[in-house]
Amino acid sequence: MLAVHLISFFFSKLKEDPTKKVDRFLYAMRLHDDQLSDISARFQAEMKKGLSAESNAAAAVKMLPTHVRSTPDGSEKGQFLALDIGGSKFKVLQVKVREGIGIRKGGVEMEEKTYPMPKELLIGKGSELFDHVSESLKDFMQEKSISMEKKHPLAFTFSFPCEQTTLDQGMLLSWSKNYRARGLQGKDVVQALREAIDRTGGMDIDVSAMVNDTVATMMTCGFDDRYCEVGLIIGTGTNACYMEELRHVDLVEGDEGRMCVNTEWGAFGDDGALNDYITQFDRDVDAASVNPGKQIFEKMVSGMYLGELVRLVVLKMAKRGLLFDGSVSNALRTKGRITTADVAAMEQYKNGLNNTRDILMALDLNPSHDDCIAVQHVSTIVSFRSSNLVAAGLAAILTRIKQNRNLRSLRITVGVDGTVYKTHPQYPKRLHKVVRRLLPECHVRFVLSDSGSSKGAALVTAVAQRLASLKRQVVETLSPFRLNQAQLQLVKARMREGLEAGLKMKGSSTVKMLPSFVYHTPDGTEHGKYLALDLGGTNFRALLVKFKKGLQQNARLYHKIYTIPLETMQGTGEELFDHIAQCVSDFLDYMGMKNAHLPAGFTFSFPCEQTAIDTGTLVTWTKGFKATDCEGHDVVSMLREAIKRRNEYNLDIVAVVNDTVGTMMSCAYEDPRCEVGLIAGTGTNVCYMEELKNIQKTKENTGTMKRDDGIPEGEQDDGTEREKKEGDAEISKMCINTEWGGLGDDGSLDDIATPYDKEVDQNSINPGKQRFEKLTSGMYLGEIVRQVVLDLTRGGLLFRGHVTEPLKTPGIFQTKFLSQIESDRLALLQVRSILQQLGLDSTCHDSIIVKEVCKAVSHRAAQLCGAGMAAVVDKIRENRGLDHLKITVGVDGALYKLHPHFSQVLQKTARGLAPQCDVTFMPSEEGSGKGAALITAVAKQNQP
Ligand code: 0WK
Ligand code: 0WK
Ligand code: BGC
Ligand code: BGC
Repeated sequence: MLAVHLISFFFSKLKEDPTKKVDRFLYAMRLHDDQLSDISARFQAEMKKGLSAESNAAAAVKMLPTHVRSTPDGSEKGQFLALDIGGSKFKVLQVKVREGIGIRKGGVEMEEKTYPMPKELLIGKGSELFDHVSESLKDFMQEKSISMEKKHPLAFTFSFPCEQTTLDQGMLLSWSKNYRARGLQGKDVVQALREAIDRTGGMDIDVSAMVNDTVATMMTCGFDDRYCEVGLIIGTGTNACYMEELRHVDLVEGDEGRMCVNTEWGAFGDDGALNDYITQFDRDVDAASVNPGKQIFEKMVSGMYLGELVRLVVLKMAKRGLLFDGSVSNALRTKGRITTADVAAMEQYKNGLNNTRDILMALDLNPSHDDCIAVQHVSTIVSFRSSNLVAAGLAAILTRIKQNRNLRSLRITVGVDGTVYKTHPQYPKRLHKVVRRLLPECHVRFVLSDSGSSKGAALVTAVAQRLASLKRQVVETLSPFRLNQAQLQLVKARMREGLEAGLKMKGSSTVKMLPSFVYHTPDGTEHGKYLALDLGGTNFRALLVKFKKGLQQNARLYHKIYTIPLETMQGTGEELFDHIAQCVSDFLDYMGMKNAHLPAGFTFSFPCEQTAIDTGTLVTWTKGFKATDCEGHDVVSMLREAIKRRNEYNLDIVAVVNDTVGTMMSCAYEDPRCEVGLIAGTGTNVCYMEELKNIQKTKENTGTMKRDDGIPEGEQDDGTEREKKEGDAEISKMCINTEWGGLGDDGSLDDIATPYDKEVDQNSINPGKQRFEKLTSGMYLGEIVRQVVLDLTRGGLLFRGHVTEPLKTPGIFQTKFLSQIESDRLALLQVRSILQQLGLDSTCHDSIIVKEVCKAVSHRAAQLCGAGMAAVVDKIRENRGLDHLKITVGVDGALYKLHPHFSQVLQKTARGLAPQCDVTFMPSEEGSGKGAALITAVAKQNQP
């Protein structure tokens, strides 16, 4: 007897350890650290690919922006309903969040109910799936006596890949796991849910935010641990999200701050990136799944597939005679007969082997002790591979975060959920150990989400709700700036009335319609050397222009720019003109032409009543100028006197020209169709070629006019008359400086002006004047923006309600900032730095709102200019009795040239409102100086 025992003991020692054959059989599933590092590096490359705009379309790992910009900060509050779809349980919940700013004393209360999710719904019609969801919601509300009358915000955890452009919208890219309901792919699932809720009826629900379960899990854990910036699910499916720098998220505008990215790592390998790690068993699992070729990584990792992998391995080993003496049962051949719960049970510490035996017996197998050890080992290898792969993916994410932040070590918390992680006895420890081994320099903490994902979804919804209400109030504040088509038509009509009235009226009118004594655009015969002086834009400029006769587009220019100090603009007239004379002196020195006695043209960009080309009486200052003793005086004489006082050089000032006229002439030198000049800069104005016969003022003033164009005095009261007498068809038009900035000075624009516009007008140096200009030009837009921002801040909608001194200071919001703020790239970053310069500490949301304000103000300005322009070109067309007019507008001004959207909007509006005109807009290349020189050339040639 003893001998028999000894012999059997001896043989058992000789017999091979049953785990060894499994190790050999599953060699390809046992991943070493260097292989894991290799997989980790591949996943890092995939993340990069998914984030970049160029490669995203082709990327397997989608890296979806979630529009969640921060982890919880404790200021979230409110009561929410919540739905959780896509995990192993479908749940309806009620979540109450109590606010606890800063110290996170806030608390969360939850009530939940799990509802069944019948299998046939997963693969039936999408609308039926959502009907079931919304009926369950209604049942929950009834059961918990939640009021059906009140409106309830709802947080929606939807655990499938969705493309989101906002928090409350998400286009389903593809189903995963065991879902494949029809008619939802490519659709907005939030909308589908809303429609189902409407169909069910009787509830008032506001679906405010939709989040992936990874994101919701990160937020849940982030409520208690501010280092939690990664969310991980190892459940039915698998996935991870993390906080990425916004500058790396190409698909979302802006560069400031962070955004949570849902990696959708389950799809890692869908493009073949993992082919060399994939086994025959993985291929078989994939082939038998509802989504072959998809979610390759998920199929190696997640709960839905682990049991199946074990079954396929055991089946094959049995068939090869390596288990159960080669016998195979029907149950073992049946898909789904080994579950992830079985895998977990087989790996239990104490009862693992017994459990394994029970599980195999239930499959009608008759396992030996060694068979049980072997099958348990199969389970271990399969689940170990899963945790190793998750560790590799996580290492890639953590490495990326570390690099993003330029850190040598990283302290971070990973929020985790999912049945595999929660119920498999060894899984968490193995995962933690491998992650720490792969990233020894990181302090990684893993936190199991205590209350599922819905708490986090509610927190996201709370933020979304706050933002939505903020947005509503901002939209309301900005609504008076949004002009509809009818209002723009009205502005066009009023501008037209203004033009007509100005032409007819002898005395003052809001649109002054000042004759310029320029009778035609350049013809290329202009030649010689001229000086041009340009006062009234952002800067004073002095130019020397040389034309060669007959050679069009052959002008040479030399120029220098001088700034005019505010105290000079607003001092005495003498000081102002002395300053100009001094700048001219400097320019002549610079050019070495002090003794040249050149003919000069003076671009003076203010309304001047002219009686000849070389006299102009300033009607009124505009923009930032208010030098004394100038209004009512001839500005040419004032300049001549200043030069005389200096007694240093001589100039022959032969023409005074408005900047619009100079601009039109500059552009007409290149394009003969240019018969309109537009300035959209510090100020705004338009000039155009009007029929002489329409110009009343010319008639009235004929007697006092000094002729400089060769037309006999008294002959131009009627163009047709003159044509008959002289046969001179050319002189039938004169350029009119409209001074359209004055439209509305009689109150005719009061209905579109907002309270902010009225404030800006009242605080200006010329209240009640230039009302159209104050709605449209560079000098005022920044001020309008400041007024709106001030109001929003006072209402607590910006800067946490802090009205700082700088914000109360007029003029600090310079218009050039508008252009920067509205530029599409780098925008948020710039907004923030500009606001910081102003002493305003802005959050990301503040920056977005300020940008919105700028957009509304500049958009309206461009539309108004476009409406005005439509009136002008239509008038020209009607003057000429044409059905269709082709015309060019020469344009200058910083607003037009530097603002990122102004010119586009202006053009679009003008074209829309004057459909019978084909208007080309031509930016002036050398400013108005060349045009002034051209006018000077003609005037000089005509001088006696
Ligand atoms: C619990 C979360 C739920 C998520 C699930 C994943 O609250 O949102 O989808 O974990 O685990 P599973 O139920 O698929 O094992
Ligand atoms: C450049 C020149 C000048 C004109 C100015 C307007 O043509 O005559 O006044 O444009 O633009 P602003 O400098 O006011 O932006
Ligand atoms: C889905 C993910 C989800 C994960 C865990 C995957 O199948 O595509 O969106 O986060 O499962 O539930
Ligand atoms: C002036 C116009 C000028 C315009 C553009 C307005 O303030 O009144 O004469 O053309 O600004 O510079």
